[in-house]
Amino acid sequence: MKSGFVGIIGRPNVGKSTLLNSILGEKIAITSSKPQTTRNAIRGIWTRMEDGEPVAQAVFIDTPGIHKPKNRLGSYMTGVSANTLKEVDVILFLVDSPYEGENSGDGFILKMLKAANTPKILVINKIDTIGPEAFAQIYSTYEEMGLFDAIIGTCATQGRNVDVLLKKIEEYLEEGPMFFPEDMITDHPERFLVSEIIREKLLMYLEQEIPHGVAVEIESYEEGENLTRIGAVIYCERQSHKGIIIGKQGRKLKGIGKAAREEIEALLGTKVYLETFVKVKEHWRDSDIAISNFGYRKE
Ligand SMILES: Nc1nc2c(ncn2[C@@H]2O[C@H](COP(=O)(O)OP(=O)(O)OP(=O)(O)O)[C@@H](O)[C@H]2O)c(=O)[nH]1
Ligand SMILES: [Mg+2]
Repeated sequence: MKSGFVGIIGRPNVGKSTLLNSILGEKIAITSSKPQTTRNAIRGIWTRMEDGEPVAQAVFIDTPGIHKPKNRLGSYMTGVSANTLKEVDVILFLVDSPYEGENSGDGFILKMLKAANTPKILVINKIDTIGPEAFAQIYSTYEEMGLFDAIIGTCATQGRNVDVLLKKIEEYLEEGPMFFPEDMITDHPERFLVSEIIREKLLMYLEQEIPHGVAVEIESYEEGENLTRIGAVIYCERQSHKGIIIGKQGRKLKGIGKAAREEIEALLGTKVYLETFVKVKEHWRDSDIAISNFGYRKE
């Protein structure tokens, strides 16, 4: 039995969470076209079976995109990624574009990677949007650095080459125990996944800075026989944002709530009654206490 922890690291929006979902064949990490979607370390468990017996298990840790923080939430997020780097057995470094030098975001991450004495796989994601020439150029730039044990191109949205990547990862796992039962794909509680689904819909329906200043707190969660009742509070940073989130005659919030409810029902396999409230908490992203209360803290 081989096992280990695998960190997924990279700049915001390169497709880390999409890759995790693709590996698991199920959606546990929220994704969006906007950068800085992921705020916590998201754990996903992949177990490979052979003749009904588990032969390999990798615990993947999807991390927030590493960026120059503009507030305390950003510092927390980047801290999560930096700590994950130190704790894992294999590192996947995801990129989706050519290397732009030492002073770029990828350059900053490379410095952190150099300090880690851990097998590293470079994953060039979004190969569906990168032409063969550009791919070859990205490949050779990173190969010349001599930092990576392997380089693999993937398309996370279509699952292309993910099997090849998993085979490669397995080569770097060492003899070890099963950390989780074979049928488990994440150890995050359902409440957390529910709050994330709501946040994903906020990211989808809202523009610019507003979704980045949003936090979701599950206030009540009652599981009945045929119905789960969930009360969620959406915190935003300004009174004007609250108005935009609610929308004319409450239409925007209704749309967000409906989209979230449908996905939560699929996740829980039961009917859901979702009630949402919008509250204002000014500058919460710069308050350590608020950040921690919203669940952005070391576990
Ligand atoms: N064309 C294409 N788009 C992709 C691919 N992988 C991810 N995306 C898209 O890229 C965007 C960002 O994906 P995420 O998975 O949220 O990216 P992330 O790296 O987790 O981003 P953060 O959590 O903000 O750090 C989404 O719109 C995805 O659908 C891919 O292989 N090809
Ligand atoms: Mg993400």
